[in-house]
Amino acid sequence: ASSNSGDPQLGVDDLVRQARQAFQHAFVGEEPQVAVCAPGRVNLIGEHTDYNQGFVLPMALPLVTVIVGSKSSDQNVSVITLTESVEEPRRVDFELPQEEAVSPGQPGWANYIKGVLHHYRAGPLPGFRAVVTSSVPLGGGLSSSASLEVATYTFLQQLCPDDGDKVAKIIACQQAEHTHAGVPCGIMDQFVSVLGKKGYALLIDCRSLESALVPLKDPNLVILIANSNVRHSLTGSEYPTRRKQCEEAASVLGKNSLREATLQDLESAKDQLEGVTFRRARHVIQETERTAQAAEALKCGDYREFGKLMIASHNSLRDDYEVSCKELDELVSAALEVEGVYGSRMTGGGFGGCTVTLLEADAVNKTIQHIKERYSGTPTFYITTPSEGAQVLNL
Ligand code: GAF
Repeated sequence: ASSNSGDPQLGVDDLVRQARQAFQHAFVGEEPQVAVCAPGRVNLIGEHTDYNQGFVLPMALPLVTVIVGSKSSDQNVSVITLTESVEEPRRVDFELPQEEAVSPGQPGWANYIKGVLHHYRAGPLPGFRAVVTSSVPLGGGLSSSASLEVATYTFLQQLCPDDGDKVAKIIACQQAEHTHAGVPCGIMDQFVSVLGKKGYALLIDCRSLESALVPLKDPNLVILIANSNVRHSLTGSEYPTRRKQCEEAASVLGKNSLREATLQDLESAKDQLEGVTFRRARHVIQETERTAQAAEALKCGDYREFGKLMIASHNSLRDDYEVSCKELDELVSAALEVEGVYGSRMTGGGFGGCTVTLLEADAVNKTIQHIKERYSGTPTFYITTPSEGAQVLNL
């Protein structure tokens, strides 16, 4: 089978065709019965606010993870990935435990699938054979892992239906990431991968877990993603540290989460907080506020205001939250030099990955050109539109 590590040119149909061929090749004489997909995401604003119960404003991408497969008559699971780096085996075979937990192991990519099997909300699950493929770049900050978790859950729903509760599905996928990938992530990525809608961004209140669709289909407006194609090793260790610092700040302020805190609360507790913790909390409190304002601006078509909020978000992530890096700063600065660009910022966890830029449709080509000239590395661009959340596909 051919390999494909996040080729953005591949549409859902191409991915299904590719996966189906690989399935027929690997499991001779069998046909896949089920096909599903789940998207990656880009976050427009509201960064590092989800685990503080704040607001986020992501949208689902046309980049998706596809799974095709079928139930087997025994408890054996066989999964082949076409997306992973070749250093790890592309095929995993294991028996579904009857009573005990599905534990993580090798290869690493299969842990997202095992995690979802472990947290799946109905059963007993049958064994199955499946092929996974994806157009979401791996580790690029566009939620390749959430898209794999949500695609897996959606696939299992076809084999062994649960009650269809979407928020419970989102939480199960988030749990999979916590226990089987070891990342204490918030809920944004899984949420938008399930509930994203074509033509809309999604304003998520990470405290109530309610969400509202915000239209984003103006033909004169473009959302441009620039992948820095770097990923600093800090990502793994710094994320849990940020989370802890936020919890510590909330506890000093006597709040359940930073969502409950105002800037005045923070100012009055300044003496009790270390400088770093103070700045982390300041980012979160202001970013939650900015995200609510940005959603309003978008509803009114006030892209200039939205852009200003994006720039403020980036500066705060760089200076107060310290999750940006030289490459992301370069990409943002370069974008902001072009006329017709409303705003630009790093998106996702940080320390590499992507930036997101909001701009006039007419300015796209010159912006890409300018960023290429200015950026010291080799960027990859995606001109994207808000897309649909997880779906069952026709085979
Ligand atoms: C990562 C996490 F998975 C999200 O939950 C979120 O915290 C994001 O970083 C930062 O906003 O993508």
